[in-house]
Parts: sequence; C-alpha cells; structure tokens
Amino acid sequence: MTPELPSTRSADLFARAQQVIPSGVNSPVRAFGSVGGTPPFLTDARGALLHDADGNEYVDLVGSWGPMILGHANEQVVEAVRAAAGRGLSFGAPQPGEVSLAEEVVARIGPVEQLRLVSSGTEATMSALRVARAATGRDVVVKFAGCYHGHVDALLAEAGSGVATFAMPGSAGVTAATARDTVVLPYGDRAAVSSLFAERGGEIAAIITEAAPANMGVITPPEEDGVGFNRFLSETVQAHGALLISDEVLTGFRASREGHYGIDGQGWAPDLMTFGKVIGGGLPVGAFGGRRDLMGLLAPAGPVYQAGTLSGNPLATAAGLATLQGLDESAYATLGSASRTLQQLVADALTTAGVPHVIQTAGTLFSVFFREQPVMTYADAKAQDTAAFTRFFHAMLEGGVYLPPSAFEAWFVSTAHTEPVLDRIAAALPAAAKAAAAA
Ligand code: HOZ
Repeated sequence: MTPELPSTRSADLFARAQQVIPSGVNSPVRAFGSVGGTPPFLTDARGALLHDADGNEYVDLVGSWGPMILGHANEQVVEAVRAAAGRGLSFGAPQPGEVSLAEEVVARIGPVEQLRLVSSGTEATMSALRVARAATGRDVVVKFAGCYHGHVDALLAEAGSGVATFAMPGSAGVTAATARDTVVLPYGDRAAVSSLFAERGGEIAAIITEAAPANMGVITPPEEDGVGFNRFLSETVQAHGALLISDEVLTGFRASREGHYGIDGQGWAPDLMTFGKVIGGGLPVGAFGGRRDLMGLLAPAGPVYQAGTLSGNPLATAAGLATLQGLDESAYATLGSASRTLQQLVADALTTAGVPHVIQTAGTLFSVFFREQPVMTYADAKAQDTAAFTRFFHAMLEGGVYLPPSAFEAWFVSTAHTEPVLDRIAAALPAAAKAAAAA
C-alpha cells in the first residue's frame, strides 16, 4: 500500500507550519493575523499572477512587498540568475557582479558615492546607524512614529509594518539601554524636531527616516514654504553636527528611477541611504551607501566592523542588476500609468459605495487609507477604519486579487500590471467596496 502523502492544501500546510514555525510564518504580517483566515500558500507566479496550493489564481498587488517590480519570473532576471547559478552559488570572496550592481546604484543615486551590499534591509539600516554613531561619536538616534526600518533593536519603537499591523508598541527583548538611545517623534512635526535638537543636539548621532513613509501606509513628505520635510531634516542635522539617514528600502528604485530622492532631492542630500527590496530583484539584497568619507569608516580600512558571508552573493547581485537594468524610462512610465489607473479604479469603486477613503502616493507607490481625512502621522493612520479594510481585503481575495493583508502596508504594482490585469482588478472592486461599506 502506498503511504499517504501529506496534503499540499493551504489549510493543511498552515497547520503543519504552525507545529514547526512560530505562528506558521517566517515574517509576522504573512500570518493574516489582523485580517483573519488562512494565508494561501503560494506555489508559483508569473507576471502579475500568483497561484496557490488550492488551485486559485490571484492578481498580485504585493509583489513580495516590492522586489517584483518587473513582475514574477521575468525572463531577463530569471536568465541572469540561471547563468550566475551555473557559475557557482556563493564564493565568500569578491566577484564581478557586485561591482556592476554598486556601479549601477552609484550612477543612479547622486548622494551615494560608495555602497556596501548586505543581505537585507534590516542589515542595511543597522549598519548605517553604526556608521553614523561612529562618525559622530554620539549615541542617540531619532526616528519617527510609524516609520519602519527593519527589525533593528534600536528602531522598533512605535514602528510601522508588522509592528503597526499587530498594534504592538515596540518589541520585547530590546534592552532599556537601547531604548533610551532612541527618541521617537511624530512624523512631519518640525517643531518637535527643532526643540529636540535645541535641547539635546549634542547627543544626537542621526535622524533616520523613510524617504517617504510607506510602512504605515504611504505618506507624502509634507512641504512648508516650499521646503520639503526631508530637506528640513537635512538642514537641521547639518546645523548640529548630526547625520541624516534616508531609508529607501521601500521607495528606492520604485518611487522613481532614483527612488524618492529623485522626487524631492533638490538642493540637499542625505548623508547615508539604505536600500533593499527592488535592489535584489527578489533575492536577498540590502545595501547602504552615501558620502565617501563616511563609508570609508568601514572595516577593513576604518574602525566600523560590518561583514556577511552572503553579502554580494553572485545570484543575488545578478537578480538585482538584471532588475535595475530592466527599469528604464519606459518601465517607469508603465509603472506610473498602472499605478494611476489602479488608484482611479479604487477611488471610483469606494466613492460609488460611499466608503470614506484617501489614497496617498510617493511616486509610483501608493496606499489606500480607509478614512476621509489625509493621513500625515502614525496617529492618523491608526485612526482609519481597519474593520472596513478587513472586509474589503477578504472580498478582493474572494474576487481573485491578493492585497497586502494589513491596512498599514503599501500596494505594489509591476510592469506586468497591463490593461487585462487591471481589468480583472476592476471587476473585483465593486463587490469589495460594497463589503467595505457594509458595517
Ligand atoms: N516588512 C514587510 C512589509 N513592509 C513584510 C515582509 C514580509 O512579510 O515578507
């Protein structure tokens, strides 16, 4: 008698996963904890379409949280990875691909004079922070409520993404000493920034901010008298001998060709920048870069230690480079147009159903908040109707559209979100908007 094979259905896979993986997932938001239900276990994807273990097909609006900007299984990217794999999976030694990827980033992003590759966005922000502290000889770091910079101890307080999704104030396991060195301010609050610097400017190593917050939903950095918030931060740190770290893990190479810096980087520059997601094209790559004098502090030339066996991995750099090479002007035009069309479709459906909502953008990146008033802070983002989002989310899933399972995440389009794909989303929207309206 043939032994019974384990079921490959999502519900059964989730039950098995929960036995051997905490909460059944390797990253919290994936557990569907805030929206409820069983996460579909995905088996394969092509272009803008995903398939799950139960035989369902979905239009994907998560895109692996950003990296799949050219769509899934993009031929050029897959071919580059296949070719790299044939030459060896990892050397733990310098290899040509990492030079090409760093050159591509330096060529695109003005403030990046040198770049070091790591394996995740978390590593990138953690390392940038270490450089900033070493450069200034100061300990305190300032972050904004609702911004998420990976699961770095010092940066989890009032963080966005999964921390916001699960309404956690921060994380257990962070020492009191670490927490003491982090000051959290409301996003966009210039008066709070100025008064903190007036009081404690000599202690502050750096401000770290998402170039445009996108982990509490998307917030466009506010302007005042023609001066954008990022520029204001840059001028403030400069006046006090501190540094500005601009986190472009989500916005980098997505908000525009030069990330969010390409949108508001006029007449100012961050000292350090961090990248992830798109830069790896679906394989694990993060990076941090910036001023040559600061990057020169890294070992072995300098005193700041930072290292990684898989940093600059040949497969990962091949995927990242092929992705960036595929992101030419026409790709950004396609992304922009898909993003605008989708925003309009969502706005029309929600308006018709009488659902209060606001759509906010950072270049081609956007999110939908279920509340009427603009969202400028984390407090605003938390004041949205998350129950309406949950109803909307499940109706969209039912209608074959896979949204981020959290009201606090951005939506991601790709160059594979062509008209027929957008038509499928349009078909699912009216029922989902009605569901959102039905309290
Ligand atoms: N931190 C990601 C969203 N901003 C989620 C990562 C994941 O679950 O893959």
